[in-house]
Amino acid sequence: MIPERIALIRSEALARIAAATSLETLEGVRVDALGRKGSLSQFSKEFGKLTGEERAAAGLALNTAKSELEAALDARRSAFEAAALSARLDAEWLDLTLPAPGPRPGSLHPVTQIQMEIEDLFVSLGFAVLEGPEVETERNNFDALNIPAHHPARDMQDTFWLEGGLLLRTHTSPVQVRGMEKFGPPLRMIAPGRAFRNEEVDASHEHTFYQLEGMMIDRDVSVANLIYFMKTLLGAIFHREVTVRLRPGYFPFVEPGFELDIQCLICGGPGCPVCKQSGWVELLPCGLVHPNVLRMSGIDPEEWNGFAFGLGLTRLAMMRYSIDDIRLIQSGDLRFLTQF
Ligand code: 2NL
Repeated sequence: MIPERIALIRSEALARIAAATSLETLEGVRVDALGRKGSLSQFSKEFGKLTGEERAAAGLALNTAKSELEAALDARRSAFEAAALSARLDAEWLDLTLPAPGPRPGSLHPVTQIQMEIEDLFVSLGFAVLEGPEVETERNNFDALNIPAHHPARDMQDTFWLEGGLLLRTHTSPVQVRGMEKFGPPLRMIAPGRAFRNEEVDASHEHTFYQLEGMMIDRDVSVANLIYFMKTLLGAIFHREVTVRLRPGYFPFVEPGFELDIQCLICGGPGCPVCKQSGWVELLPCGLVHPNVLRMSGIDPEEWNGFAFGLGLTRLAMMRYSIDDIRLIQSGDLRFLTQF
């Protein structure tokens, strides 16, 4: 009799549901009893052979068994899910009373790192590190440096002029003028800081750049002294001995004036793309301080003389870290800054 066979399947399935230990075993029971090819599905095929009364009794037994099994499956499934959730809640929790993680440690700007290294070197050689205003007078930026009225740097196109004849300093040399006038000779000083030019900005031109100028004024200072200090400086910057050469160069504030080149550190002389096949890289302008410059700052050029140099810190940072766009230096972009 069909109702008895259904009752047997039902009680076996209920027993398996009660004994199930996981969602997977529950699903197995559901497929075996209620699935399309499950044990309860076979009965509908036999219904055709039954009388009306038998069919009604069998149909009722089948539907009752199906809904009972579905309810039992649902109840067990919910129990498993609740247990899984409470296990997760036990394992994964946050202690909201813990202190928050501290701020990410910052780092020094690449130009600042190089500036500080060079400052340390010069301090160890007895030089003072001086600072001065970025807004300067025409006299300190140009006249006191023997820069004549017709010089292109005095043009509107090259200098940011402010109201009242003031300007944004175009180099840090005015700090050296102030140093000479305040301290007098003998004097060993460097002047690191920002300088400004009225430039069309692109990957290799900026309106703001970093410089470090230096000078030593004493009795009988010679080009040999200049070369010694420059070689010491470059050895500290590049962490090795560098070969240098001097070419004549014109700067109104020095006489004689030089362009100091270093032998290319990439190829060592034979020529490569970095030195444009010449074997030499132009690095810094320098020279012996012009007598007019000394005199204008109250120093007697018959008794004292000195050397001076200018070093582009921005360019040096770009060389050291292979930075190919000068605009990154001033950008404040953390994707750039956090690399240093
Ligand atoms: C530059 C400039 C140089 C100097 C700067 C200097 C300053 C005084 C007297 C004499 Cl007060 N000289 N500064 C000397 C030689 C070169 O270069 O634009 N460098 C990147």
